[in-house]
Parts: sequence; C-alpha cells; structure tokens
Amino acid sequence: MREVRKPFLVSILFNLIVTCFLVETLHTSFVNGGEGFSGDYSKLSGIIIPGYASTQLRAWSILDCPYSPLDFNPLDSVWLDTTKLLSAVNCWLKCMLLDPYNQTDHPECKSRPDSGLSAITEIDPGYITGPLSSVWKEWVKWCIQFGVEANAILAAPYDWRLSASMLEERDLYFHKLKLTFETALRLRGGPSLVFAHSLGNNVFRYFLEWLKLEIAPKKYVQWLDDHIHAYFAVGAPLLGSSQTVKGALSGETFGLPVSEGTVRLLFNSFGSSVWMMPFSKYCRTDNVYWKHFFEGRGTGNHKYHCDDMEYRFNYSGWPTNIVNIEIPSTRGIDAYPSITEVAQQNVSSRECGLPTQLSFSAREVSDGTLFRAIKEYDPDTEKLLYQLEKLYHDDAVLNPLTPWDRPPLKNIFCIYGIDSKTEVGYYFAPSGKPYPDNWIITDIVYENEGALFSRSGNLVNGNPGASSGDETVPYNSLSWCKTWLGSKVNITRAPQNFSLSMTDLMYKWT
Ligand SMILES: *[C@@H]1O[C@H](CO)[C@@H](O)[C@H](O)[C@H]1NC(C)=O
Ligand SMILES: *[C@@H]1O[C@H](CO)[C@@H](O)[C@H](O)[C@H]1NC(C)=O
Ligand SMILES: *[C@@H]1O[C@H](CO)[C@@H](O)[C@H](O)[C@H]1NC(C)=O
Ligand SMILES: *[C@@H]1O[C@H](CO)[C@@H](O)[C@H](O)[C@H]1NC(C)=O
Ligand SMILES: CC(=O)N[C@H]1CO[C@H](CO)[C@@H](O)[C@@H]1O
Repeated sequence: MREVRKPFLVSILFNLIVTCFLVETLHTSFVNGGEGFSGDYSKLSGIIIPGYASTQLRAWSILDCPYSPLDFNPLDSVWLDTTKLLSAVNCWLKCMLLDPYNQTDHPECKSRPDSGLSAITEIDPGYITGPLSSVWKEWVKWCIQFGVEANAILAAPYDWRLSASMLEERDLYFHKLKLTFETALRLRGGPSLVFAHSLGNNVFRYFLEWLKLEIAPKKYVQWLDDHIHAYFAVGAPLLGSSQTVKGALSGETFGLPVSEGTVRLLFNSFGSSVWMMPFSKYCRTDNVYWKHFFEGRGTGNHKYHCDDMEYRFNYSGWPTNIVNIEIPSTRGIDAYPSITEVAQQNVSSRECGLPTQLSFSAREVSDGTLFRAIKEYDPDTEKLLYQLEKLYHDDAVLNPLTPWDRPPLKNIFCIYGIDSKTEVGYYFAPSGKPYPDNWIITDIVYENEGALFSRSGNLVNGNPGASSGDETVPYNSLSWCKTWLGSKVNITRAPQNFSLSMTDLMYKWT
C-alpha cells in the first residue's frame, strides 16, 4: 500500500504549503475490499469537480460588438478570453452577466459551460482561484500512477455562475452527475474517487444532499458505498470565506485586467457568489431530509437556530467580525439617516461601542442582517438579499450556509494550505461615488502566525486561530473538516519546499 501512495505525496508536496490528510477507515476498506470493490485499482474512476471560475464558458449566440473587430460567435470562448475582455469589455459583459433575480442570460448573448476534461484544462485556473487550483493536475498524475486508467478520469464541469438550485433546474447538473457515477461503475466495475476543489466542494455537498431526495432512504448509504470510494476535499471553504463579502461590496479582480467596479457588477449578478458567504458554525436549519418525508418536498423557509455559543462568544467562531462599516462624521450621518436608524434599532449593543461604526459577524453576514442594514444606502444589496433568501435560505434541498457534518463516505482526504497571510475582516466606508464604486476599503484585518493585524501592521484584538489560511480562505473554514475526525486518522503536515518520503512526513498531531 505505502509504495503506491508515495508518488502522490511526493508530487503533491510541490503544490501545497502544508498538506493535511485526514484518512478515515482507509485501512479497513483496503484490506476487506468491500462489496463490489476488490482492490483492483484499474476498476476505479476519478471524477473532478472544479472550483469557482474554473470551468470554461463558451458563447452560444452571435453578438456583434460595435467599435471592435472582435465579435462573439457560437462556441467562442467567453471565460476566459482576455483579449476580448480587454478590447470589447461591454460586449464581453453581455455574454457573462446573468439577471440577478432570475439567473437568465442577457437577451443578446448567452454562454454555457464546456464539457469534458478540456473544460477545465484549457483555462488556467491559477489566474483566478488561488494557490491550490492546479493541484488536480497532480491528482490526475497520482491516479494514473495508482492504477486508475487514464480514460477513466472524468471532469464534472458546471456553470459556476449559477446557484445550486439553478444548476439543476437549467442544466440538470446533479442528475447528470449521478449518471456520471453510475456510468463509471457500469463501465469499470468499481467506485470513483472524487476530487473537488474550492466551490466544487460546496457543489459536491449539495449533490450528496440532493441524492437523499432521489434515492430511497434505505439505499442511500449503499449507493454511496457502491459509487464513491474516496473523497478528496481540496481547499474547501467549509464555513465560507471573508473575501466573498469584499467581492460583493467592492469587487475582487483576482488579477484580471478589469476594474473592481466591473467585477463587482459581474459577481453580484451571479447566484453562485452568495454560496461562499461566511457563516457561523453555531447556527443550523431544520433537517430537510426529515421534512421531506413528513411534509413533502419543496416547503422552503427552514427555521434557522443558533445555539448558545453563538451569543456567548463574539464573532460567530471566526477570528474577528467580517465587516465593519464606518459612517462618516455627523454631517455624514445626516446624509445617510437610514444607516444610523438601523444602527440604533437592529445592531446589538455589544457592537455599538462607537456610534459611527457598525460591525457584522459571520452570522450577521449570512442571515442578511448586513445587507438589510445597508440596503437603503446601497440599493444593489437588495439583489444580494434576494439571492441570499431565495436561492440559499429557502432552497428546498439544503441551506448551504450551514455547517456540514461528515458525509457518510468511506474515505475522506481533506487537503488544504495553511500559514499564509489571509484576509479575515474588512472596514468599508462610503466613497461618495455612484454604484458600483460606492464603497472603499479603509482597512483589512489579516490573520497570520496566530495573530491578527491591520493593513498598516498594527495588532488587532480578536480570536486568531493557531494557524492561518491558504491566502483566500481562512483557517477556521478550511479546517472545519477536522470536526469529522474519527478514531483512525492520519494528519500529515508537509512543507511545500520539501520532498521527503511518506514515513519522514508522518507524525501524529492532535
Ligand atoms: C428574467 O428577468 C428579466 C428581467 O427582469 C425578464 O426580462 C425575463 O423575462 C425574466 N425571465 C424569466 C424566465 O422569468
Ligand atoms: C465581545 O466584544 C465586546 C466588545 O468588543 C467585548 O467588550 C467583550 O468582552 C467581548 N466578549 C467576549 C466573550 O469576548
Ligand atoms: C497512519 O500512519 C501510520 C504510519 O505511517 C500507518 O501505520 C497507519 O496504518 C496509518 N493509518 C491509517 C488509518 O491510514
Ligand atoms: C523551506 O522554506 C522554509 C521557510 O520558507 C525555509 O526556512 C527553509 O530553509 C526551506 N528549506 C529548503 C530545503 O529550501
Ligand atoms: C430598519 C430595519 O431593518 N428595522 C428592523 C429591525 O428589526 C426588527 C425586528 O427585530 C424589524 O421589524 C425591523 O424592520
């Protein structure tokens, strides 16, 4: 066993700052084989679920772009063609934007995700999704070294602009994903290894929940055992990411050659953006699974409860408040009366030490308090509030803005980078400019090396974690899967610049 796994570790080392493997019951299932899987790795398939912005989108329309020699024709690449983005940005936007309310295409242009492995290999995901995005290439190599046939590696690309419910409604994505697993089993005679990156983990979680409503309850775990041998969760934003709020209020370009205002416009038109909003680990909704059997499907509006911990401690279990909004001097308060009014009524007194600053915890971001508080001042947040309520809180399958308990899969590998300087909180102030440039970031709170500090380097009070995140997702969110630890677990820390043998790397870590 160990010989086969070695190349994986060694090759992945070059890509990960620190690798944590949480391996549960791996040993038992390899030794016993289990029904339908006899340990013949050529029977396995590999299924890759890519992350946010990591699937190629192509135009399915003819769009003349005035003042530009470049038009869009069917099958032209839209995401990501930086030449067209630079030379015909308004035209390109028509092919990218969705209606923020009903998630339909622009009347003049529509784009659809590409299919097959090329949908994820032909864009450089590193451009947009951070340090772990090319890890799947190493994973493919490892699968092949492990004995998985090269043509048994499949991608499950999707339109990453859509919310989960729209993925199913418009593209039957989850239906097709189920067929992908079933086809792989029929073809190869064995289960699959699932590799999900960033938002792909949220997609996979939704799939597992959706499946509960598709399959008879007694057969659910059997289906999982038959079709999924292991799940590799790579860089999963399990409790969301603070950066999502930055994207929603001021725009996050990730190095793209466009203005922040333009990316904000795009981001807030996509139903998927809210999927990664930070939320509290202490708040949950009713069990939809049981609701389904007792009350029928599609009831929506699940009750949201928080346990005592949410109210006993600050910051919803995060290092600090996610958002602080600074209201300018007295003159400014007169100019924005709705904010001060909300501040007095609806922001709890513990956070109102200073009358000129409103602070919002992860819970207050994900339950809509933040957007309601700034709604009258920034009308765009009405769209966000609509998406949050309609597409997430009222989703008939799952409210994705709730903590994920360990899924009943045999083997789970949770892999993430740590100890990089990661943004955990923001200070915003009104800029005086019109939408989409109406907020400026006045300060950022970073987590690094067990401390919190501001942009200028001053230490900030709060609850820093023992480590920090991977640059895009904070540590508390990435490491949530540690709550899934069972008794048989190996956690491996692997420094990025070392290439050591597996035995050298192993050490127990509680
Ligand atoms: C979606 O909204 C747009 C703009 O409000 C509207 O023109 C379009 O008809 C709507 N489409 C559907 C399917 O509701
Ligand atoms: C919560 O924050 C308030 C204001 O910052 C502070 O006074 C209080 O001590 C904090 N409570 C806890 C339990 O950390
Ligand atoms: C954990 O690592 C040790 C040492 O390499 C190995 O003997 C053991 O089998 C591993 N446990 C699991 C569950 O993989
Ligand atoms: C690996 O990186 C660490 C920190 O960046 C550094 O201290 C160490 O010397 C490096 N080791 C090698 C072998 O390059
Ligand atoms: C302005 C505003 O949003 N006010 C809300 C404050 O909270 C109460 C309930 O707690 C709502 O009824 C108000 O609409």
